[in-house]
Amino acid sequence: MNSPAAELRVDGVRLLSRLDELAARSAPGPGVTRLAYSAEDEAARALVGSWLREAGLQVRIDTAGNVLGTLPGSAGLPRPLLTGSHLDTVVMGGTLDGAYGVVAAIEVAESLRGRLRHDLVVAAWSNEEGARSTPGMVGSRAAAGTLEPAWLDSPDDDGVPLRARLGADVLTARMGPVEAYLELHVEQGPVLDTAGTVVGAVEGITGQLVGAIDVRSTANHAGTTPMALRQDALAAAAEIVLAIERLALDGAVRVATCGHIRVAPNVRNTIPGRVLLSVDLRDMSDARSEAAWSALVAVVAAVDDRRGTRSQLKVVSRVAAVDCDPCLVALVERAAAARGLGALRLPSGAGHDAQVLSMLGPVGMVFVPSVAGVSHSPGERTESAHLIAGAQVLLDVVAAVDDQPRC
Ligand code: HGY
Ligand code: MN
Ligand code: MN
Repeated sequence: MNSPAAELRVDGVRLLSRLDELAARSAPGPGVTRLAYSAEDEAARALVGSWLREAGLQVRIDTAGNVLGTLPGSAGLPRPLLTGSHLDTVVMGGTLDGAYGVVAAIEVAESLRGRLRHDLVVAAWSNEEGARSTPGMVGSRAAAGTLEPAWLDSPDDDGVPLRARLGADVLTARMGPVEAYLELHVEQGPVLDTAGTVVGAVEGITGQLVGAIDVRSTANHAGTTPMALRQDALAAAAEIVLAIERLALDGAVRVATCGHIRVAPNVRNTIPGRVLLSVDLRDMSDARSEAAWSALVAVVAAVDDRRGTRSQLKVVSRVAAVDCDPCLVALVERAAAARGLGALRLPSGAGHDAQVLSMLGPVGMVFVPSVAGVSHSPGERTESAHLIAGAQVLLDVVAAVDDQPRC
Protein backbone atom coordinates (compact mmCIF):
# COMPACT_ATOMS: atom_id res chain seq x y z
CA MET A 1 0.00 0.00 0.00
CA ASN A 2 1.52 3.31 -0.99
CA SER A 3 0.23 5.56 1.80
CA PRO A 4 -0.15 5.17 5.57
CA ALA A 5 -3.63 4.05 6.56
CA ALA A 6 -3.57 6.74 9.23
CA GLU A 7 -4.92 9.28 6.73
CA LEU A 8 -7.79 6.99 5.68
CA ARG A 9 -11.19 7.26 7.35
CA VAL A 10 -14.29 5.13 6.93
CA ASP A 11 -17.49 7.09 6.27
CA GLY A 12 -19.15 6.62 9.66
CA VAL A 13 -22.38 8.38 8.72
CA ARG A 14 -22.83 6.09 5.72
CA LEU A 15 -21.94 3.03 7.82
CA LEU A 16 -24.65 3.81 10.37
CA SER A 17 -27.31 4.68 7.80
CA ARG A 18 -26.62 1.47 5.86
CA LEU A 19 -27.05 -0.55 9.06
CA ASP A 20 -30.46 1.09 9.46
CA GLU A 21 -31.33 0.30 5.82
CA LEU A 22 -30.39 -3.34 6.32
CA ALA A 23 -32.34 -3.53 9.58
CA ALA A 24 -35.47 -2.66 7.61
CA ARG A 25 -35.00 -5.85 5.54
CA SER A 26 -36.75 -7.91 8.16
CA ALA A 27 -39.93 -9.90 8.64
CA PRO A 28 -42.50 -8.10 10.83
CA GLY A 29 -42.13 -8.29 14.62
CA PRO A 30 -39.66 -7.31 17.34
CA GLY A 31 -36.00 -7.00 16.37
CA VAL A 32 -34.70 -8.25 13.03
CA THR A 33 -35.83 -11.55 11.54
CA ARG A 34 -33.98 -12.21 8.28
CA LEU A 35 -33.78 -15.97 7.96
CA ALA A 36 -31.46 -17.43 5.37
CA TYR A 37 -33.10 -17.88 1.95
CA SER A 38 -36.11 -15.72 2.96
CA ALA A 39 -37.42 -12.79 0.94
CA GLU A 40 -35.88 -10.46 3.52
CA ASP A 41 -32.52 -12.18 3.10
CA GLU A 42 -32.78 -11.82 -0.68
CA ALA A 43 -33.57 -8.13 -0.30
CA ALA A 44 -30.61 -7.58 2.01
CA ARG A 45 -28.24 -9.40 -0.36
CA ALA A 46 -29.47 -7.36 -3.31
CA LEU A 47 -28.89 -4.15 -1.33
CA VAL A 48 -25.37 -5.23 -0.37
CA GLY A 49 -24.68 -6.17 -4.00
CA SER A 50 -25.64 -2.65 -5.07
CA TRP A 51 -23.37 -1.10 -2.41
CA LEU A 52 -20.48 -3.31 -3.51
CA ARG A 53 -20.96 -2.22 -7.12
CA GLU A 54 -21.18 1.41 -6.04
CA ALA A 55 -17.82 0.95 -4.31
CA GLY A 56 -16.34 -0.27 -7.59
CA LEU A 57 -16.14 -4.00 -6.80
CA GLN A 58 -16.91 -6.77 -9.28
CA VAL A 59 -19.87 -8.63 -7.75
CA ARG A 60 -20.93 -12.25 -8.11
CA ILE A 61 -23.12 -14.69 -6.19
CA ASP A 62 -21.52 -18.11 -5.91
CA THR A 63 -23.29 -21.47 -5.99
CA ALA A 64 -23.64 -21.44 -2.20
CA GLY A 65 -25.44 -18.10 -2.22
CA ASN A 66 -22.46 -16.09 -0.95
CA VAL A 67 -22.35 -12.50 -2.23
CA LEU A 68 -18.71 -11.81 -3.21
CA GLY A 69 -17.28 -8.45 -4.25
CA THR A 70 -13.73 -8.24 -5.60
CA LEU A 71 -11.45 -5.21 -5.66
CA PRO A 72 -8.44 -6.03 -7.86
CA GLY A 73 -5.04 -5.30 -6.30
CA SER A 74 -2.05 -3.78 -8.08
CA ALA A 75 0.48 -6.59 -7.66
CA GLY A 76 -1.33 -9.60 -9.12
CA LEU A 77 -0.63 -11.57 -5.92
CA PRO A 78 -1.92 -15.16 -5.84
CA ARG A 79 -3.82 -15.06 -2.55
CA PRO A 80 -6.47 -12.36 -1.93
CA LEU A 81 -7.31 -10.65 1.32
CA LEU A 82 -10.80 -11.69 2.42
CA THR A 83 -13.13 -9.86 4.80
CA GLY A 84 -16.85 -9.90 5.53
CA SER A 85 -19.50 -11.57 7.67
CA HIS A 86 -23.11 -12.76 7.24
CA LEU A 87 -26.47 -11.06 6.57
CA ASP A 88 -28.88 -13.68 7.85
CA THR A 89 -30.16 -13.41 11.43
CA VAL A 90 -31.80 -15.57 14.04
CA VAL A 91 -35.53 -15.10 14.70
CA MET A 92 -36.04 -11.70 16.44
CA GLY A 93 -32.31 -10.98 16.44
CA GLY A 94 -30.51 -7.67 16.45
CA THR A 95 -29.48 -5.20 13.76
CA LEU A 96 -25.72 -5.79 14.09
CA ASP A 97 -24.95 -9.53 14.27
CA GLY A 98 -23.33 -10.19 10.88
CA ALA A 99 -24.63 -7.11 9.08
CA TYR A 100 -22.10 -4.89 10.85
CA GLY A 101 -19.12 -6.86 9.52
CA VAL A 102 -20.48 -6.79 5.97
CA VAL A 103 -21.25 -3.05 5.91
CA ALA A 104 -17.89 -2.21 7.51
CA ALA A 105 -16.08 -4.39 4.97
CA ILE A 106 -17.69 -2.39 2.16
CA GLU A 107 -16.47 0.81 3.83
CA VAL A 108 -12.96 -0.64 3.99
CA ALA A 109 -13.04 -1.51 0.29
CA GLU A 110 -14.31 1.97 -0.53
CA SER A 111 -11.47 3.59 1.44
CA LEU A 112 -8.72 1.31 0.14
CA ARG A 113 -9.75 1.25 -3.51
CA GLY A 114 -6.65 1.71 -5.67
CA ARG A 115 -4.29 1.39 -2.70
CA LEU A 116 -3.91 -2.35 -2.20
CA ARG A 117 -1.32 -4.75 -3.59
CA HIS A 118 -3.56 -7.79 -2.89
CA ASP A 119 -6.99 -8.36 -4.38
CA LEU A 120 -9.57 -7.68 -1.68
CA VAL A 121 -12.67 -9.89 -1.58
CA VAL A 122 -15.66 -8.70 0.48
CA ALA A 123 -18.06 -11.52 1.40
CA ALA A 124 -21.61 -11.80 2.72
CA TRP A 125 -21.69 -15.49 3.73
CA SER A 126 -25.03 -17.25 3.39
CA ASN A 127 -26.89 -19.04 6.19
CA GLU A 128 -24.42 -18.52 9.00
CA GLU A 129 -27.10 -18.90 11.69
CA GLY A 130 -28.48 -22.27 10.60
CA ALA A 131 -32.04 -21.19 9.80
CA ARG A 132 -34.87 -23.72 10.27
CA SER A 133 -32.59 -26.21 12.05
CA THR A 134 -30.10 -26.42 9.18
CA PRO A 135 -26.41 -26.66 10.11
CA GLY A 136 -24.99 -23.12 10.39
CA MET A 137 -22.17 -21.53 8.36
CA VAL A 138 -23.41 -23.15 5.17
CA GLY A 139 -21.97 -20.54 2.78
CA SER A 140 -18.57 -20.31 4.44
CA ARG A 141 -18.36 -24.11 4.75
CA ALA A 142 -19.04 -24.40 1.03
CA ALA A 143 -16.27 -21.84 0.38
CA ALA A 144 -13.91 -23.74 2.68
CA GLY A 145 -14.83 -27.08 1.09
CA THR A 146 -16.17 -28.54 4.35
CA LEU A 147 -19.91 -28.62 3.58
CA GLU A 148 -21.09 -32.20 4.18
CA PRO A 149 -22.94 -33.48 1.08
CA ALA A 150 -25.39 -35.37 3.33
CA TRP A 151 -26.68 -32.06 4.67
CA LEU A 152 -27.93 -31.09 1.23
CA ASP A 153 -30.65 -33.72 1.29
CA SER A 154 -31.89 -33.51 4.90
CA PRO A 155 -35.16 -31.55 5.13
CA ASP A 156 -35.24 -28.42 7.30
CA ASP A 157 -38.09 -27.46 9.67
CA ASP A 158 -40.20 -26.57 6.63
CA GLY A 159 -39.42 -29.91 4.98
CA VAL A 160 -37.16 -28.29 2.36
CA PRO A 161 -33.64 -29.73 1.82
CA LEU A 162 -30.72 -27.33 1.32
CA ARG A 163 -30.27 -28.73 -2.18
CA ALA A 164 -33.68 -27.31 -3.12
CA ARG A 165 -32.72 -23.88 -1.80
CA LEU A 166 -29.20 -23.76 -3.20
CA GLY A 167 -29.18 -25.96 -6.27
CA ALA A 168 -27.14 -29.03 -7.11
CA ASP A 169 -23.71 -27.49 -7.62
CA VAL A 170 -23.35 -25.82 -4.20
CA LEU A 171 -20.19 -27.87 -3.58
CA THR A 172 -18.45 -26.03 -6.44
CA ALA A 173 -18.32 -22.85 -4.32
CA ARG A 174 -14.96 -23.89 -2.90
CA MET A 175 -12.44 -21.04 -2.76
CA GLY A 176 -8.66 -21.13 -3.07
CA PRO A 177 -6.22 -20.15 -0.30
CA VAL A 178 -6.31 -16.58 1.01
CA GLU A 179 -3.61 -14.32 2.46
CA ALA A 180 -5.83 -13.68 5.49
CA TYR A 181 -9.50 -13.54 6.46
CA LEU A 182 -10.56 -10.70 8.76
CA GLU A 183 -14.00 -10.38 10.31
CA LEU A 184 -15.40 -7.48 12.32
CA HIS A 185 -18.25 -8.40 14.66
CA VAL A 186 -20.02 -7.20 17.78
CA GLU A 187 -18.83 -9.24 20.75
CA GLN A 188 -22.30 -10.52 21.66
CA GLY A 189 -21.05 -11.03 25.20
CA PRO A 190 -20.36 -8.78 28.22
CA VAL A 191 -16.53 -8.72 28.40
CA LEU A 192 -15.67 -5.50 26.52
CA ASP A 193 -18.67 -3.56 27.80
CA THR A 194 -17.87 -4.55 31.40
CA ALA A 195 -14.19 -3.63 30.96
CA GLY A 196 -15.03 -0.34 29.23
CA THR A 197 -12.70 -1.33 26.38
CA VAL A 198 -13.59 -0.52 22.78
CA VAL A 199 -11.66 -3.10 20.77
CA GLY A 200 -11.48 -6.88 21.22
CA ALA A 201 -8.55 -8.74 19.66
CA VAL A 202 -10.08 -12.20 19.34
CA GLU A 203 -7.63 -14.96 20.28
CA GLY A 204 -9.82 -17.95 19.51
CA ILE A 205 -13.35 -18.99 18.53
CA THR A 206 -15.35 -21.57 20.46
CA GLY A 207 -16.06 -25.03 19.13
CA GLN A 208 -19.70 -26.11 18.77
CA LEU A 209 -21.48 -29.44 18.81
CA VAL A 210 -25.09 -29.16 17.61
CA GLY A 211 -27.34 -32.14 18.29
CA ALA A 212 -30.97 -33.18 17.88
CA ILE A 213 -33.00 -35.44 20.17
CA ASP A 214 -36.22 -37.08 19.00
CA VAL A 215 -38.21 -38.28 22.05
CA ARG A 216 -41.02 -40.65 21.06
CA SER A 217 -43.78 -42.39 22.99
CA THR A 218 -47.50 -42.98 22.51
CA ALA A 219 -49.85 -40.02 22.65
CA ASN A 220 -52.84 -40.66 24.87
CA HIS A 221 -55.88 -39.07 26.47
CA ALA A 222 -54.97 -36.50 29.14
CA GLY A 223 -58.14 -37.23 31.10
CA THR A 224 -58.51 -40.97 31.06
CA THR A 225 -54.90 -42.19 31.20
CA PRO A 226 -53.78 -42.95 34.78
CA MET A 227 -50.45 -41.40 35.72
CA ALA A 228 -48.85 -44.84 36.19
CA LEU A 229 -49.71 -45.82 32.61
CA ARG A 230 -48.37 -42.71 30.89
CA GLN A 231 -45.37 -42.34 28.58
CA ASP A 232 -45.30 -38.57 28.51
CA ALA A 233 -42.77 -37.51 25.88
CA LEU A 234 -42.82 -33.88 27.05
CA ALA A 235 -42.20 -34.76 30.70
CA ALA A 236 -39.30 -36.92 29.53
CA ALA A 237 -38.05 -34.05 27.35
CA ALA A 238 -38.28 -31.69 30.33
CA GLU A 239 -35.90 -33.95 32.26
CA ILE A 240 -33.56 -33.98 29.25
CA VAL A 241 -33.62 -30.17 28.93
CA LEU A 242 -32.57 -29.85 32.56
CA ALA A 243 -29.87 -32.48 32.00
CA ILE A 244 -28.52 -30.39 29.10
CA GLU A 245 -28.29 -27.36 31.38
CA ARG A 246 -26.73 -29.49 34.12
CA LEU A 247 -23.85 -30.45 31.80
CA ALA A 248 -22.66 -26.83 31.88
CA LEU A 249 -23.59 -26.14 35.50
CA ASP A 250 -21.49 -29.16 36.51
CA GLY A 251 -18.56 -27.89 34.38
CA ALA A 252 -18.58 -30.68 31.78
CA VAL A 253 -18.78 -28.04 29.02
CA ARG A 254 -18.60 -24.23 28.94
CA VAL A 255 -22.22 -23.63 27.91
CA ALA A 256 -25.12 -25.91 26.99
CA THR A 257 -28.50 -24.87 25.62
CA CYS A 258 -31.76 -26.32 24.38
CA GLY A 259 -33.22 -23.44 22.37
CA HIS A 260 -35.62 -25.15 20.00
CA ILE A 261 -38.46 -27.54 20.90
CA ARG A 262 -41.36 -28.97 18.95
CA VAL A 263 -44.15 -30.96 20.60
CA ALA A 264 -46.67 -33.25 18.91
CA PRO A 265 -49.58 -33.16 18.80
CA ASN A 266 -49.14 -30.04 21.01
CA VAL A 267 -52.70 -29.82 22.30
CA ARG A 268 -53.84 -29.30 25.85
CA ASN A 269 -55.81 -32.51 26.35
CA THR A 270 -53.42 -35.04 24.77
CA ILE A 271 -50.38 -36.51 26.48
CA PRO A 272 -47.53 -35.63 24.06
CA GLY A 273 -46.36 -38.50 21.88
CA ARG A 274 -43.28 -36.85 20.37
CA VAL A 275 -40.86 -34.04 21.20
CA LEU A 276 -37.95 -32.75 19.11
CA LEU A 277 -35.21 -30.96 21.06
CA SER A 278 -32.11 -29.08 19.91
CA VAL A 279 -28.79 -29.34 21.76
CA ASP A 280 -26.10 -26.65 21.53
CA LEU A 281 -22.81 -27.44 23.35
CA ARG A 282 -19.86 -25.05 23.24
CA ASP A 283 -16.32 -25.20 24.53
CA MET A 284 -12.81 -24.23 23.43
CA SER A 285 -12.00 -27.92 23.89
CA ASP A 286 -13.73 -30.07 21.25
CA ALA A 287 -12.95 -33.14 23.38
CA ARG A 288 -14.99 -31.69 26.26
CA SER A 289 -17.95 -31.06 23.98
CA GLU A 290 -17.76 -34.65 22.72
CA ALA A 291 -17.54 -36.02 26.26
CA ALA A 292 -20.52 -33.91 27.33
CA TRP A 293 -22.51 -35.25 24.38
CA SER A 294 -21.65 -38.84 25.38
CA ALA A 295 -22.77 -38.10 28.93
CA LEU A 296 -26.07 -36.75 27.58
CA VAL A 297 -26.61 -39.92 25.52
CA ALA A 298 -26.37 -41.94 28.75
CA VAL A 299 -28.80 -39.64 30.58
CA VAL A 300 -31.36 -39.93 27.78
CA ALA A 301 -31.09 -43.74 27.86
CA ALA A 302 -31.85 -43.70 31.59
CA VAL A 303 -34.87 -41.40 31.07
CA ASP A 304 -36.15 -43.77 28.37
CA ASP A 305 -35.80 -46.78 30.72
CA ARG A 306 -37.67 -45.08 33.50
CA ARG A 307 -40.43 -43.51 31.40
CA GLY A 308 -40.89 -46.03 28.61
CA THR A 309 -40.02 -43.41 25.98
CA ARG A 310 -37.88 -44.17 22.94
CA SER A 311 -35.34 -41.48 22.04
CA GLN A 312 -33.03 -41.06 19.07
CA LEU A 313 -30.06 -38.71 19.26
CA LYS A 314 -27.93 -37.41 16.40
CA VAL A 315 -25.12 -34.92 15.98
CA VAL A 316 -26.36 -32.39 13.42
CA SER A 317 -23.07 -30.54 12.99
CA ARG A 318 -19.73 -29.89 14.58
CA VAL A 319 -17.41 -26.96 14.12
CA ALA A 320 -13.97 -27.12 15.69
CA ALA A 321 -12.62 -24.47 18.02
CA VAL A 322 -9.90 -22.46 16.28
CA ASP A 323 -7.12 -20.13 17.35
CA CYS A 324 -6.86 -16.81 15.52
CA ASP A 325 -3.50 -16.12 13.89
CA PRO A 326 -1.17 -14.59 16.52
CA CYS A 327 0.17 -12.08 13.98
CA LEU A 328 -3.34 -10.86 13.25
CA VAL A 329 -4.21 -10.70 16.95
CA ALA A 330 -1.16 -8.48 17.49
CA LEU A 331 -2.05 -6.36 14.46
CA VAL A 332 -5.54 -5.71 15.85
CA GLU A 333 -4.00 -4.57 19.14
CA ARG A 334 -1.50 -2.33 17.33
CA ALA A 335 -4.17 -0.83 15.07
CA ALA A 336 -6.34 -0.05 18.10
CA ALA A 337 -3.44 1.56 19.95
CA ALA A 338 -2.54 3.65 16.89
CA ARG A 339 -6.08 5.05 16.99
CA GLY A 340 -5.81 5.70 20.73
CA LEU A 341 -8.28 2.89 21.49
CA GLY A 342 -7.92 0.36 24.28
CA ALA A 343 -7.82 -3.29 23.25
CA LEU A 344 -8.42 -6.52 25.11
CA ARG A 345 -7.60 -10.09 24.05
CA LEU A 346 -10.53 -12.45 24.46
CA PRO A 347 -12.06 -15.67 23.12
CA SER A 348 -15.30 -15.67 21.17
CA GLY A 349 -18.17 -17.55 22.82
CA ALA A 350 -20.14 -17.13 19.61
CA GLY A 351 -19.42 -19.14 16.51
CA HIS A 352 -18.33 -17.30 13.37
CA ASP A 353 -17.66 -17.96 9.70
CA ALA A 354 -14.03 -17.11 10.50
CA GLN A 355 -13.55 -20.44 12.27
CA VAL A 356 -14.62 -22.32 9.15
CA LEU A 357 -12.56 -20.07 6.85
CA SER A 358 -9.41 -20.85 8.83
CA MET A 359 -9.16 -23.74 6.35
CA LEU A 360 -8.26 -21.17 3.67
CA GLY A 361 -5.67 -19.16 5.60
CA PRO A 362 -4.89 -17.24 8.79
CA VAL A 363 -7.95 -15.63 10.41
CA GLY A 364 -8.35 -12.62 12.66
CA MET A 365 -11.39 -11.05 14.27
CA VAL A 366 -12.07 -7.59 15.65
CA PHE A 367 -14.80 -7.15 18.27
CA VAL A 368 -16.53 -4.05 19.54
CA PRO A 369 -18.63 -3.98 22.72
CA SER A 370 -22.23 -5.18 22.91
CA VAL A 371 -24.11 -3.05 25.44
CA ALA A 372 -24.79 -5.30 28.47
CA GLY A 373 -23.57 -8.21 26.36
CA VAL A 374 -26.98 -8.64 24.75
CA SER A 375 -27.30 -10.32 21.34
CA HIS A 376 -29.60 -12.68 19.42
CA SER A 377 -32.28 -10.41 20.80
CA PRO A 378 -34.03 -7.15 19.80
CA GLY A 379 -32.05 -5.48 22.58
CA GLU A 380 -28.72 -5.95 20.75
CA ARG A 381 -26.95 -2.55 20.71
CA THR A 382 -23.47 -1.02 20.27
CA GLU A 383 -22.57 2.66 20.68
CA SER A 384 -22.31 4.41 17.28
CA ALA A 385 -18.83 5.69 18.09
CA HIS A 386 -17.73 2.11 18.79
CA LEU A 387 -19.22 0.85 15.52
CA ILE A 388 -17.25 3.46 13.60
CA ALA A 389 -14.07 2.83 15.60
CA GLY A 390 -14.29 -0.89 14.89
CA ALA A 391 -14.62 -0.29 11.16
CA GLN A 392 -11.59 2.01 11.33
CA VAL A 393 -9.55 -0.70 13.04
CA LEU A 394 -10.64 -3.23 10.41
CA LEU A 395 -9.46 -0.82 7.70
CA ASP A 396 -6.10 -0.37 9.38
CA VAL A 397 -5.58 -4.10 9.87
CA VAL A 398 -6.46 -4.87 6.23
CA ALA A 399 -4.03 -2.14 5.10
CA ALA A 400 -1.32 -3.48 7.42
CA VAL A 401 -1.71 -7.09 6.23
CA ASP A 402 -1.58 -5.86 2.65
CA ASP A 403 1.71 -4.11 3.40
CA GLN A 404 3.22 -6.87 5.48
CA PRO A 405 1.34 -10.19 5.13
CA ARG A 406 3.41 -12.06 7.70
CA CYS A 407 4.62 -10.59 10.98
O1 HGY B 1 -24.58 -19.40 17.24
C1 HGY B 1 -23.67 -18.59 17.11
O2 HGY B 1 -22.79 -18.46 17.92
C2 HGY B 1 -23.66 -17.69 15.90
O3 HGY B 1 -24.42 -16.57 16.20
N1 HGY B 1 -24.18 -18.35 14.75
MN1 MN C 1 -25.57 -14.92 15.43
MN1 MN D 1 -22.75 -13.57 13.77
